[in-house]
Amino acid sequence: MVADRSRRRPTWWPGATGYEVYLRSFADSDGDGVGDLPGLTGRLHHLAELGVDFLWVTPFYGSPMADWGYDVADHCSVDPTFGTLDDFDELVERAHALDLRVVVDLVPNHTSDQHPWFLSARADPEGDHRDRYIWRDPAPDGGPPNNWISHFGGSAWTLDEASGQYHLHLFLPEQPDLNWRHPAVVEEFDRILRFWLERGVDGFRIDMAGTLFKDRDLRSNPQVADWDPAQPIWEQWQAFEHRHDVLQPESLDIFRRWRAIVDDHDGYLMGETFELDPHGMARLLPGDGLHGGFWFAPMHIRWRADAIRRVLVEPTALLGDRLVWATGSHDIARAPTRLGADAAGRQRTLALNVLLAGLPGVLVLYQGEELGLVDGDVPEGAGLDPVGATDGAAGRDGCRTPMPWSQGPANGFTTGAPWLRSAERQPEETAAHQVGRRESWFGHYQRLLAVRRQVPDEPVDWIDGGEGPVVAYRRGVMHVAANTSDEASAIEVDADVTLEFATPGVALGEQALLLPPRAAAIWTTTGDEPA
Ligand code: ISL
Repeated sequence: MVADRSRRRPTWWPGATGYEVYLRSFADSDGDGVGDLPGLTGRLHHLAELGVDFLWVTPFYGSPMADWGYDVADHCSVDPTFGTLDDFDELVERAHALDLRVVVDLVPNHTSDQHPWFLSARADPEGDHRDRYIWRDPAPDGGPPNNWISHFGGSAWTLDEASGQYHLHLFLPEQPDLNWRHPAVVEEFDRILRFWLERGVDGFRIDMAGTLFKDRDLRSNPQVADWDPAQPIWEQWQAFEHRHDVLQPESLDIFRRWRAIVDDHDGYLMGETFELDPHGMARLLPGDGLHGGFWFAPMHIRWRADAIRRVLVEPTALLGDRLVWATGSHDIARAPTRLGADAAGRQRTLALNVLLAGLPGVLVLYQGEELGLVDGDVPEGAGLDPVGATDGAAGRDGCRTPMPWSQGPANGFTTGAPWLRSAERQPEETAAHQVGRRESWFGHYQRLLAVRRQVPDEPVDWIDGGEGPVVAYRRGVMHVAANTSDEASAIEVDADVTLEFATPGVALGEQALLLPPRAAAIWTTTGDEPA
């Protein structure tokens, strides 16, 4: 068991940088083609060298893997594919020795349909476990009880022939939604949190934090456009106003309850809060529940200065330290792919990360982002994401391909056959090529994270006047700017400027900083007092 680190350094997360480890694809230690906990432990030095403060590890719990671990059958175990509980303890111990904190995933919206509770609930409609999930009789026409749809497309209800009732699932039918109005569910998650905290974890990323509670009467959502289960998933989602299925205020009581539990262990709670309106985010994060929430809007913008300002300025003012910034994850095409799929896409992603790195809040990099990776190339028909099976374009395989550690077979990820097939990466995309090279993507991100530690805790003052291609702000003596344009631009600076961080080609001119296309810089001005 790992030593208890509680209360050693209270509130460690403000300004922290995290790193999302998509465990299946990070590093495989035993040659079965699937990344595992010992593999991750063996690569912790990569994260320490990059300079992150914590890692968030995607689910490694006992699971039939219908949604690659987000269908949990046993919350307090390690699936044999990923190792053992001893391997987990070893990971935590080694991470802490390197001053890296460990945040694990908590999946409270649903369980696997192979969870003992659901097996019992399905087998015995009169039994104790039935009400821990959400069952309803069919609508009068025999169809689903209401018009809610799954995030993965199609109705959110599946009929259980034996009992004649439907069960609710906001994701796959194999991921039945829990009934958070049942006290046993609430108590079970208290127990799960304590179990992992006692094993030394430093916090939780809460999967689908905004959907725990549903409308008590399960009212249908207002429909705002035509809906057809054959439509792309995102169009299906937008066909409804999601008034009754997500973001119900009762979830806040659960967050407060969890906060009381983690506070005893100096633990951090960051929610997966899919809410694209900053005011809606602020309602989810009143300050006494989750410490922070992922702000997903930057993942859904077109690359234009006004769009970038829109997703940075107001949320920063409203939420500050409660924001969790990220440009990518295991659920969406990698940022360099979305923003250009070439050198320009990588430069834009770095420029965006420079802007995020100076703002209040936590910043999370997705594995491989530090190598400038674009999506992996998965051969036609080799995709394994259940979302891709129903809507090819929405499939999440491209961002989930194995980490390229080195040149050669499977890019050093495994000695076996990788679980997800993809084209080999170029030598210069690998960690072996980039680590230690100042001008590599890894070198840029490493220096950026070092400068991020120096950002003063001062208010954010936007200095770009809200126009033009250069997005810029200052915090005390520290200034941050990114040129969003594909043309060179300049920004006026004082005479006594020290460049703290700059992407290639940035130059100091006569009282101006010259920014090549898509460049970014951070500088301090010595004689300068905050306005
Ligand atoms: O990926 C999406 C659409 O293709 C998102 O809607 C995503 O499903 C949503 O952000 C929730 O994601 C989380 O919960 C899911 C799991 O599949 C994702 O991997 C996880 O990050 C269900 O547990």
